[in-house]
Amino acid sequence: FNSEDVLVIFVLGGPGAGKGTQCARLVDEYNFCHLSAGDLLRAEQNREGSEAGQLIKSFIKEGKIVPSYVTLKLLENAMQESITQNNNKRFLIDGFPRQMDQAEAFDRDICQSRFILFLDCPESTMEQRLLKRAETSGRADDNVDSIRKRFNTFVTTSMPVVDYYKQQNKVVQVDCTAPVDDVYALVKAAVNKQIA
Ligand code: UP5
Ligand code: MG
Repeated sequence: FNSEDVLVIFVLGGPGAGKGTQCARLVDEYNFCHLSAGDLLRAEQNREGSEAGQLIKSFIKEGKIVPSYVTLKLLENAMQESITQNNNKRFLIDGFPRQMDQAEAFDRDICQSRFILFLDCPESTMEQRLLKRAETSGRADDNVDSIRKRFNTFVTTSMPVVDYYKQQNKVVQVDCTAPVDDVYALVKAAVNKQIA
């Protein structure tokens, strides 16, 4: 994809920070195609005939990062579909890249992102949110054991990606401890400033 033609915003943050929630709000107001890497992986896991299904299942439960080629291919296909079917080239990519090799491969083979929206949230708040969501989400990784592993992976494997983009001055950090509407006001201001 051509970085001048395609707009990519990476939305990063810990498990339960509110990536999906804030992206949904942005989609309501702006014409973005929202692609959650986690949602794409969960859909692929349930797709009949998927070769990666079993692999994805075990990685998600363990809070580990699925081998990058799987996720990259899913994202690339979804981006292509949005462009050909809806002529929408403006993407919010949620929960990706979360490992250094994914960031390098995307920047090299797909396109350069415009900026990174980093949703910053204390672990205790994220934990409360996830445990509450666990009552209804049905997600295989919304349990105390998997949540702990997801937090661990976030700190050791995903924060280095945020730091890498910080060095490139591409990160806009938003504190997302406050209620959804208040966080959204900050998110919206950040997006307006960056894509003006
Ligand atoms: N909530 C949200 N904002 C709130 C606020 N301001 N105040 C109060 N409550 C708020 O929100 C979580 C919950 O909090 C919801 O109930 C919401 O109402 C409430 P949500 O918006 O869903 O947060 P989000 O950051 O999207 O949390 P999610 O659980 O989706 O984050 P993860 O990063 O853990 O999950 P993801 O789906 O991205 O990845 C899952 C797994 O897939 C990974 O662990 C990994 O195994 C795998 N994966 C890969 O292997 N590779 C990838 O590239 C991506 C994922
Ligand atoms: Mg999410």
